Parts: sequence; C-alpha cells; structure tokens
Amino acid sequence: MRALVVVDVQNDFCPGGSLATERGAEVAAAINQHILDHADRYSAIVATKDWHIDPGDHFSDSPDFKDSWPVHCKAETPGAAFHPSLDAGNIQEIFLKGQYTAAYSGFEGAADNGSDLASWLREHDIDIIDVVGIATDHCVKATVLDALAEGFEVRVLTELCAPVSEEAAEQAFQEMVGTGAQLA
Ligand code: VGL
Ligand code: ZN
Repeated sequence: MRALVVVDVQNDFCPGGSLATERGAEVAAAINQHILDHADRYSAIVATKDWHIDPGDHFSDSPDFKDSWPVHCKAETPGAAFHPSLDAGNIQEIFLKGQYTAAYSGFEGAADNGSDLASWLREHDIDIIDVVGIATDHCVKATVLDALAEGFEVRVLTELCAPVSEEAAEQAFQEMVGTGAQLA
C-alpha cells in the first residue's frame, strides 16, 4: 500500500519566511491540490515538520546555507506552522524532528505517541511512498535516502518539491535516482 509523505511544508521555508525557497508557496498549493485530486491513491497521508527548540549549530548568525542556517521553524511559532495552502485536515499524522539537533530526514522524526516514521508506515502496511515537499536538496533528499535504506519503494513527485538551490536540486535528484528512487 502507498502513502504520501509531505516534507516540511512550513511557513519559514516559503516566501516571507526566514529560510524561504522561491517556489515554496506554489508547491504548498500544488501539494494540497494533489491531495484533493489523488487521495484515493493513498492509504495514508503523513507530514514531517522541522521543529527546532535548541538545535545547536544548525542555527547560526553567519549561516553557510549548507550546514548552518538562519533561525527557522522554532517550535510553536508561526514560522513552523504548515503553509496555509496546505490543509492539515487531510494529514493523518505529523512527525516532528530537529528539536535539539539538525535532523534533515523525516525518518528522524516522531509522532505525538512517540512512533517514528518507519515504524508507523510499517504498522500501516505501507511499502511504497510518494515524497513531496521542501527542500528538495536537503530534507526531501535525506528523507528519500533514508526511506530507501529502510526498504521502502520510493517515488519522488518532482514538480511538488521546492529547492533552496536549483543546481543542488538537480544533483539531489540524481543521487536519489542513483540510490533507487523513481522520479515522477
Ligand atoms: C531544512 C535546512 C534546514 C529542510 C531544514 O527542511 O530542508 N533545510 N533545516
Ligand atoms: Zn532546520
């Protein structure tokens, strides 16, 4: 059975946010439309959130935009909320990650009841996932690579992903495919 995994579609990663991607808002709206159009494809729809409390050197006053970043997605703040175009009512479970350390992969996240993403998906008999979200070259990539390592079949819906850097996103897609993901 197939699940949709929506990665980090949060205000701070969208225009107006502290770590904005150019296409974040349009991708948020497109993902929401995809859910409305194709809910029947999925036996589960879940999301991850970057959810920082004190993530150490993941935050920096002089970020390199590779390993360190401006302050973003602080827990409980508007910047950490889903972009308003994404209707959270259609999302069955949310996996929070990055509280006290950098965590790019959704598979480092946990739901309210403590379940991690891989266990949750297996408990729901999911063997295939479609991955969408932000940022292609960071959290989407890390989530896809971990999903493959966990033994899931993975398809990345490229039009529903937004990058920090378009160039890095091309490399990221190549790496995902080289590791066994399908692009659609
Ligand atoms: C992300 C940079 C820092 C992401 C998270 O969601 O891709 N990028 N923290
Ligand atoms: Zn972060």
